[in-house]
Amino acid sequence: MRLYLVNPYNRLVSLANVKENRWNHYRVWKPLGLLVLAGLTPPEWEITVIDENLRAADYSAMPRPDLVGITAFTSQASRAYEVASEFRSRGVSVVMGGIHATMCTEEALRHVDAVVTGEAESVWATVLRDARRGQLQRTYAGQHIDLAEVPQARHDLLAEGYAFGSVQTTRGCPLSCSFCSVSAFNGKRYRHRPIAHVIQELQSIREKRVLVVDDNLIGTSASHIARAKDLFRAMIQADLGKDWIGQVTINMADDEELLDLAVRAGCCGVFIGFESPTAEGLAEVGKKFNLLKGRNFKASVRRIQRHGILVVGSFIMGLDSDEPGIGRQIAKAAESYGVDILNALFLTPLPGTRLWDQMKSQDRIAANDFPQDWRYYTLGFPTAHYRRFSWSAIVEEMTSCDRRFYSVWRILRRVCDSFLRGRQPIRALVTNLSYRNNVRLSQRNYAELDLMRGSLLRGDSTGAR
Ligand code: B12
Ligand code: SF4
Repeated sequence: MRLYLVNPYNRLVSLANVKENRWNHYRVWKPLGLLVLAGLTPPEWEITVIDENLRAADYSAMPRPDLVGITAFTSQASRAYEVASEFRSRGVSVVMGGIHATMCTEEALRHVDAVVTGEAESVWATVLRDARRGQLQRTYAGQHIDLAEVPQARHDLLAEGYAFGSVQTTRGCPLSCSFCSVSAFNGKRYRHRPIAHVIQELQSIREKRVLVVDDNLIGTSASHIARAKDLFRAMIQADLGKDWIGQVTINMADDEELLDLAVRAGCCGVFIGFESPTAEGLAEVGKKFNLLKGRNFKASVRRIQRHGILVVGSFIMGLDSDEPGIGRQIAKAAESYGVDILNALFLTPLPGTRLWDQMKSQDRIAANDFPQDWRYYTLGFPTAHYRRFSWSAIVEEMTSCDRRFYSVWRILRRVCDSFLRGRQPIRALVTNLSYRNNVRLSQRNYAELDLMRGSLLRGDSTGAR
């Protein structure tokens, strides 16, 4: 039995960019969900994992599979349906899973034979059994499982072509930011894999660099942090020799022992969502953690950096509380916090989030010709009607933000600062240049969107309909 597992591309953010921007080699990351699915698949299935983000696939030239499984973030959904249609026209059954199919199940069912919602571990064996018998059901509802049941991901199936390997150590997030789908998908309970399983999987990853995909690697409570420390201790003891990056909340800065263990375990960079430079913005997105009284972001960032860890700061633009000038304000905040890299994103209503429900009820979803328009849901395009910004105004804000933070002069200043503080100047330079190049690609994408905006954004308007 032959099984293809496909990660569809989104031309706007993947394949084209990789070719045109060599720095982006460092930003094409493995579809871990498919590797986990492969780990759940019994040996009688011959599995091929196809990552369209890495290279285009000519499906007509490939042997006919017995079953195709497709994953998709929302931004990949329209391409996912094209791939599904290609295989279904050849009589091959297609199953779709992942975040988009979970949040938009009815839509996905119009394009595929079966949808797996939620986490696949509890249902994938049944799907394969039904597929073998030619008796696929329309939907399978995956449960929030105990993470001891997560198999070792099949890293051997995508062994070449990536700068980073990836691993997951926890699922779920106790917080519930309005724009984020994680707690809706993986639940609010913070679950963690047995540490021995994580270490074993890390040992099977051949790449030196690893992305720890957890949404919040250290968690929020004292017990979460104790578990993160145990994980780091086990990584040190296993002497893995990996350099890894992960997503954390700013509270990582509050614990010197945690920082010390993280670095000794190989941590070289962390991604932190600051989300908004204003208290109103933080309250609006519900990022309670960043609202903690007395938090000095600059001192917190410095404390993390003092351990040699690069800090990527993420901000969202287009909140209802944002005023004209927000682009500059975000760039200045990121500079004053002292982050090494700024990742500024447009407020994007993703299905399954509170933000989506709110904007939908206010008729503010602007890019709404689905499924085609899902490709704009990369957070790199304006997709909503923003309260105080027209489409061109919000693009202008983003441009001014990026131009300021990624000016040659400011990049040099950051790299020199890294050098003087004995941190990672080369890494800081490479990542800054990568982001600077992407800013240029974004400009081209905006121009394309501009051509289409008559239909896409129904004019250049603001606010609720
Ligand atoms: C790592 C990651 C990335 C990596 C991508 C690596 C990759 N190629 O997969 C990078 C950094 C590139 C990335 C980029 C983006 N990401 Co991202 N990312 C994640 C993150 C943190 C982890 C994903 C992961 O590996 N999970 C671990 C695996 C094991 O879980 P899983 O993929 O969910 O798979 C399980 C099930 O879903 C299911 N399943 C999955 N696929 C399939 C397929 C079949 C057939 C079946 C049966 C089951 C099944 O089975 C698996 C085992 O249970 C998630 C958050 C999260 N918790 O998932 C966000 C997340 C997926 N990303 C998100 C977003 C918004 C993006 C971006 C659009 C924006 C951005 N700037 O970050 C871009 C878009 C990229 C694109 N190509 O279009 C959102 C997606 C929401 C949505 N509705 O689409 C998430 C949920 C985060 C959030 N805050 O809401 N991301
Ligand atoms: S943005 Fe981060 S902290 Fe907020 S709910 Fe999502 S995963 Fe949790």
